[in-house]
Amino acid sequence: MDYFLTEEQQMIVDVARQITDELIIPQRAELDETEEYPREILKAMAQADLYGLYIPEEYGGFGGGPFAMVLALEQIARGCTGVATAYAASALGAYPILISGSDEMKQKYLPDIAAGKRLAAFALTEANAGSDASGIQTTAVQDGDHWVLNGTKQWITNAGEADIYTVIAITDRSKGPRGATMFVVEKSDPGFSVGPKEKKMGIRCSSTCELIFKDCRIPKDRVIGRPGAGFITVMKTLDLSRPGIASLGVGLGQGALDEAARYAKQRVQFGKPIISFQAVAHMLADMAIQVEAARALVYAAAKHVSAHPNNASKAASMCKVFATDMAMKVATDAVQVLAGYGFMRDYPVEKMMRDAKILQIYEGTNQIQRNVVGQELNKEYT
Ligand code: COS
Repeated sequence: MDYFLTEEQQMIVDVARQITDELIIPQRAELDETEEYPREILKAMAQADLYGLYIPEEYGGFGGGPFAMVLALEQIARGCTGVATAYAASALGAYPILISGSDEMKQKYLPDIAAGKRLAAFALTEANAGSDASGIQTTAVQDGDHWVLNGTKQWITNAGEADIYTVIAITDRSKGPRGATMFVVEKSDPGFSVGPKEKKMGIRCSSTCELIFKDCRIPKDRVIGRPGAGFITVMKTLDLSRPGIASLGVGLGQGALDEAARYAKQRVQFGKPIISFQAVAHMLADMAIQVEAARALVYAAAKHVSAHPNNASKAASMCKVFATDMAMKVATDAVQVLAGYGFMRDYPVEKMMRDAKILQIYEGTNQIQRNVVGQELNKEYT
């Protein structure tokens, strides 16, 4: 369908599509097998100016907001959700600075992030703080002109690869969510280290590790916003970022549909291509309808979130649920269309099915997203 993109928006799609077709698709199976971080591909994306799409022009970016990210992410995830996750994680890490950082902090970090010279990562999750995001245990205590962090973050995307980490820690336990503060931690800071790479079901070329803070001392100007405002910054960050995860679902779904439809035209059984059997054609039709419906919702939600960042939760959660549940279903159906071949690693759909699962989990499970939508409905209706 024609979404009447502007010339600039179409250019983003074209650039991301070209990188996906020429660099990502030819390498995705090997990256999945070796679990190697896709450094060279990310460098090519940086050279194509894809790292600054959402960053305002005054900080060296393109100024396209979350919608520009959605357009790029969709194309990249059509090729490989692992590469797309590694790319998206830098934006997730940068959003807290963009949302709540001082102008000085933005000037210090955002131009390098926009150029892809330094990658960012976002550190919220801990062993006992997943869906219950305010249950974090990592602490930060002020000591003269420094803050001292202690604790461990878990499953952090881009860990070890990123130079800039936006980290939430408890600074006043008595205040609940209002006693959490966000900080910038740099890779070279004393007392900061990264654990071994996790072994994952999917998105295997992205890096996922623990972050360990052991008396990690950082200067006091690394506080993002003001002390106590960390949890709100985290929630606003997720509002901006979740349409991006939704667009990974759209891209993955499109990739799976492409593979299934192409296969169904070529595969002959009972003397005919299997697409001519209604059972298969209806599966493909449902996949196409679901992908397009998700795309329309994600584009609308990303535009809403850009225009109304303080009233974004419902739109962000709605599109995340719809598009990522769709991706799981469409990838599973693509494997079914390819049947025995679909189950083999020779075809990309088994990887798509493995990759799709994380979309329903990270940046807030789809059960949590439904809670958010439900809570908003509870406020709207009297
Ligand atoms: N924007 C601004 N403020 C927000 C907000 C948002 N989107 N969402 C919540 N807040 C505020 C609330 O208004 C509340 O403020 P007050 O203390 O003034 O009342 C505060 O934040 C706490 O909100 P709430 O009570 O709703 O928090 P809960 O502890 O109940 O948790 C959920 C809310 C479950 C929605 C949250 O913890 C969540 O999103 N969990 C999933 C986390 C996640 O995505 N993890 C993945 C990590 S990244 S891979």
